[in-house]
Amino acid sequence: MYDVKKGYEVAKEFYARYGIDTDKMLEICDSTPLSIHCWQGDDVNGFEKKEGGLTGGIQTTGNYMGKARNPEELRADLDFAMKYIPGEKKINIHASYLEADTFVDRNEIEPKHFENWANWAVSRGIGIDFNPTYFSHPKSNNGTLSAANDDVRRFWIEHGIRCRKIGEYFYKKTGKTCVINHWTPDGDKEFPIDTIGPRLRLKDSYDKIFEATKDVEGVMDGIESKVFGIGAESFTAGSHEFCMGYVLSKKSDHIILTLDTGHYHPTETVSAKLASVYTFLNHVLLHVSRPVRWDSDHVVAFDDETRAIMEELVRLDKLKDTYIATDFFDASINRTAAWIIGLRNTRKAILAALLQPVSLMKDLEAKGDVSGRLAVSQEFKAAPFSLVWDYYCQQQDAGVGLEWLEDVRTYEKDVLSKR
Ligand code: RNT
Ligand code: ZN
Repeated sequence: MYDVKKGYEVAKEFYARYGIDTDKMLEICDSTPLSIHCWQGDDVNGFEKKEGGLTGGIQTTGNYMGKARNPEELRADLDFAMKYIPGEKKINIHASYLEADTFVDRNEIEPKHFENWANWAVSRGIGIDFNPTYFSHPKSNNGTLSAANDDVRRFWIEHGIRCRKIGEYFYKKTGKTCVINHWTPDGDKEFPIDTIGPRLRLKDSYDKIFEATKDVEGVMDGIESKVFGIGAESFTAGSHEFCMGYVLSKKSDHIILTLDTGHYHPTETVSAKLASVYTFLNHVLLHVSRPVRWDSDHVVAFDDETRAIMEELVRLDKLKDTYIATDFFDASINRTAAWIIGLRNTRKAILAALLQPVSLMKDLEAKGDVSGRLAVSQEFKAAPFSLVWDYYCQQQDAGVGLEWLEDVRTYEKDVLSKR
């Protein structure tokens, strides 16, 4: 290992010349919570005692050894991965990750089914985020909250209501806000004739869920849109316009918009949407993913778009108002490595964004010095950011550089390969 401390001193001097206080930026980076999605660990299967695989138009591909088969294994894998993910963390679970001796249907779930998760989180000092599971269920095949069938729709409304109560339970147990994300896969493979009926029903269902739980505390509710899913290519009830419209119309302090980086047309970017959304809303829930040609949910990369999103949040001064969650599922590589790589990249993009000379660039822009603005932004692409990142990881004992990789290999040999 090289002299990480010495490297940091050099970088600190470099950034100070541009008025950037690296110590302060490290503090901001470290205290920004990242919500780690549990479902990378078991290919979005969950622990319900029922048959049937993943549905809802989302897919994992690959068959790498060692996926978690029960809650204990999943939590052990998360504990392992978290060692190498520096900074404030939360764990994001789905309703389908409940624990019960017998099958408990989605309209019957209760806080007690999530007690182990809550206790585990408390003992680690982390918060829990939550998601109703409106997919992978026989009653989700012809719509959920937008279903034309009243019984089916009532079933899913009840699920949503119970999930908000479970969210409040997590808040009370952990003392940390529970961010709930509502995503429905409802859509159509072919062209529907009635395109407004499902939307009106979806709106009504959300209204009913929020009305029935209006006294619930400590919960934020993201409404997530999507452009299409596998098997629902021609129509999505919860489109971007629908979700944005719904959230804006509610004027609520807890109903917020979720932006998933894989849920738009290939040339649309979430980074370009943030300022418009923040013109009207106070909070955003981000699902950081990596779409490759479609919503493929590849492991988050340290790529231009992930960096652009974090840069935009820093420039808008909205980092603290944005709930940042990861959402990807790759079954073709070691799943703990997937978490570590994706979460480190997300954190890395935040740090890189914080180490930009924002006020200098804003001043140049205000003066109309567009050449200067471009010159500075380009110069910073090659700034010694990695020296600060390495130092941060060392400080947090989260493994400098690739130090974590050998440990992943050992964990694979000793634990994962024996499953
Ligand atoms: C699906 C959405 C949704 C899910 C998770 C499992 O396209 O992105 O957020 O990935 O809820
Ligand atoms: Zn998502």
